[in-house]
Amino acid sequence: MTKVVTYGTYDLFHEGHYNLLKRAKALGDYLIVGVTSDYFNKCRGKFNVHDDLMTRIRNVERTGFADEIVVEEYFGQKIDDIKNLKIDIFTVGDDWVGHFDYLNEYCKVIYLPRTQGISSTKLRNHNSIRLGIVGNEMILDRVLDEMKFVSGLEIRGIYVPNDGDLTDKYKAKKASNLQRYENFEKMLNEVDAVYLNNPLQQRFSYIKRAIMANKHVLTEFPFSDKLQEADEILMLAKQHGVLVMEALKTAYCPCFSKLVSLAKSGLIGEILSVDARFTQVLGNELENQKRIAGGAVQSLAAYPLLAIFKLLGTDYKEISFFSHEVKDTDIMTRIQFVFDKAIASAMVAVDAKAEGNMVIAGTKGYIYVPAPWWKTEYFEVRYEDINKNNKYFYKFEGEGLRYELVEFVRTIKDDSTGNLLLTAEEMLAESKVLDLFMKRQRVTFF
Ligand code: C2G
Repeated sequence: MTKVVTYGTYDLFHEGHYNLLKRAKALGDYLIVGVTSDYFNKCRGKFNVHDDLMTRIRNVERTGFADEIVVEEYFGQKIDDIKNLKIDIFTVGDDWVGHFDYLNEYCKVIYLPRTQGISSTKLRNHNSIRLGIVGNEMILDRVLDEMKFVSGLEIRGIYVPNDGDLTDKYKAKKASNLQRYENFEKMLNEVDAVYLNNPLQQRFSYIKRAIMANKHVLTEFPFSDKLQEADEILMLAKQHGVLVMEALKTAYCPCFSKLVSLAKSGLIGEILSVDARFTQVLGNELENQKRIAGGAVQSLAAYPLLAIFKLLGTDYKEISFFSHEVKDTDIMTRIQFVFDKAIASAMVAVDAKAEGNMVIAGTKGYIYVPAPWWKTEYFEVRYEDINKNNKYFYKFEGEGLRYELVEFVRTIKDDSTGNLLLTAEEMLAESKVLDLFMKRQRVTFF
């Protein structure tokens, strides 16, 4: 019996996949198909996969060509599979010609003709989401760079409110070739969604107008420091059936999601305490940061609050702020929470420095996430008996903004108005904390 193996993502299953499987089956008597896991796709830099693993497996199954299906989960698995499954032939489309010649050491390698004119990427780009950009702040350069890794988004142009306020030093440099709209409503008429990076205090009106025009919204964080406005935005979004998503990259990064799942799995017992810090010494850049968002809490608290709410929920019993201010701006603030069975502390600073790690303490052990924990890609689970310690690494690609962009596209294409990686409840809870602080309630100054 000649055993054949082939591997693929098989996203948005199409004729090219079908033809490949048919040809692969014809090479032998028994065909094994390896379908890539969702996590492995992220490891290989394929962030845009639309169908989940089970959908992709079912689509391969339906062809009737596969005698067996395995999940491809890691680099190097092909060699393990070929040896363990006693494979005679490895095959794949000739878009990979040469790439798998090293497998000749283990079995025969055959590259089959690829079906021309169709690909999952083309299908993903079909019905692209037309995106309008509001604001020309520096972060836009990084967002534009990261958009290159995301299919399904078509930038239609940019509208810059109060462009005159922005000194050239703080303007994005890579947006000059984008179509410039002089009128926000005109842009709204030509897009399906907007991405806002303009200053925090200018965002509410644009987010509201976009929602009223039935457009989806991806907004830089914090999406609001006023509870009432936040509540209105989320209520209107629900009424209009549109997605409002906060561009808080950590929420969408694979390693952070894995960290939260492991922490809540009981691995370290009951979580009793979460301590997360994010500090910067902005120096001369502080004035610009105050223009964009404000002090430490408005600028950075969204990150530690995300971790605290993901790990302990949003139903805290007590909250208090301890803040150091200079010229009415909080330079460093610690936010203390008391939950029913846990405590939490968030420390943020825009002109002071502390270690940027996160520690999640439990009744059996603890999780240590080294700085910069918010660009999560490595953490350790530690116990009293250090021989039981475990280490986890999940690559954080580039600036990490591609994850939020992929989730934005995926959520819209799934006709969903919410994303479990950062829920409306968590966004509202974040705005409530900022609102309390901005009203200087429960604040002790030092
Ligand atoms: N294919 C094809 N014709 C197309 C598109 C794809 O023959 N128009 C083939 C590919 O060459 C591959 C298989 O169909 O053999 C699955 O395609 P993808 O899902 O795009 O596979 P890919 O993500 O490229 O993964 O390690 C090998 C890789 O896992 C293949």
